[in-house]
Amino acid sequence: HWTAEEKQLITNIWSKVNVADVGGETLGRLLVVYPWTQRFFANFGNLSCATAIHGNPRVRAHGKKVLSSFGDATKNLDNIKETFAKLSELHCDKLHVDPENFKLLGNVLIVVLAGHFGKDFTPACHAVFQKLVKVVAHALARGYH
Ligand code: ZNH
Repeated sequence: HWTAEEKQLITNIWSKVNVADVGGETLGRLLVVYPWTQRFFANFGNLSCATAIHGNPRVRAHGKKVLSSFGDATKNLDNIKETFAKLSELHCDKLHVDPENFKLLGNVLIVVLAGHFGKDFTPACHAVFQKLVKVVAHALARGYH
C-alpha cells in the first residue's frame, strides 16, 4: 500500500536522519509533554524536569534504540507487521506499555523531524510520515490480546 513516490520520499528523508539526535529528542519530548509516560522509565534516574530529561544519557540511549528500531520499518515497508511482531509481544506481555503511547510517540517524532528538516519538511513529507507512524503504531499494537 505504498506508492513508488512514497517509498522514495521515506528512504530519502530517513537517509538524512541522525538516529541518535532525533531519537533522543523524541523520547525526551514524549516524557516532557506526556509526563505519565515517565512511569515506564522509573529506573532511568533523574527525570525531574525538562532539562534533566533532555540531559539524561539513558533517555538519549533508549531514544536512539527505539528510533533505530523504527528505522526497520523504512527498510521493510511491505511487511511492517511481521517486522514488529516480536516487539509488539514484548511491549504487551513484558513491558505493559499501553499501545496509545505508540501514537503519541509517532506524533512527537513528526514534530521533531519537522524541526530538524525545516523547509525540507514539505506537506508531502508530513503526509507520508503521518502514514508511516500510523502503520508502525498499528503493527506494534497488533500483538496485544
Ligand atoms: Zn519501546 C524497549 C522499540 C515505543 C517503552 N522498545 C524497546 C526496545 C525496542 C523498542 C527495540 C528494546 C527491546 C529489547 O531490549 O529487546 N519502542 C520501540 C519502537 C517504538 C517503541 C519501535 C515505537 C515506534 N516503547 C515505546 C513507547 C514506550 C516504550 C511509546 C513507552 C512510553 N520500550 C519501552 C520500555 C522498554 C522498551 C519501557 C524497555 C526499556 C529497558 O530497557 O528498560
